[in-house]
Amino acid sequence: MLSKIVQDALNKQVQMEAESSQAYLAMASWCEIQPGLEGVTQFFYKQSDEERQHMLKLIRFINERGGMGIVPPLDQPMVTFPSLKKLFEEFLKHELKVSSSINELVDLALREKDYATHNFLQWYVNEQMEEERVARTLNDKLELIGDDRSGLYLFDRDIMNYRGKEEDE
Ligand code: OFO
Repeated sequence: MLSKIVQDALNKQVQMEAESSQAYLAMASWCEIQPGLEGVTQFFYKQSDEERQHMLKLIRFINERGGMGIVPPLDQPMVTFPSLKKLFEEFLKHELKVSSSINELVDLALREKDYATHNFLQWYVNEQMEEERVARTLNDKLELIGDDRSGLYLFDRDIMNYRGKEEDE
């Protein structure tokens, strides 16, 4: 059975995953109306779907452990971006925020001696490591590319290759 404090913290994470899903959906939609960003568009639509899965996984875990997963209200995310570079910076910033929130949750689970939750959260710890890696790689690549149009063409063409294999699971 979940303690109230762990349940509330897990529900806060539900909200954060839902916000991630919305944020990446907005990024996908913005990219879709820019010329030549088909790959990046697909990347963020997929990213948005995954974040929804992360939210669902949490809700179901909370419910299975005798709590109640709460579907959260959501603020509108950033919907326009001054540049693709800025968009990817936001992506990395967001992932770093999520990672630190997961770390705090892990810490809380330990303090509360909730080992089942601690165990469950390890999946998120690994997932965040992978997502941070992908976000950093993509930011580094964009930095290298600068204003080079052919570089950007290849970036868009190859973006799906930077994703980890767990995306297909
Ligand atoms: Fe939910 O995986 Fe990153 O944010």
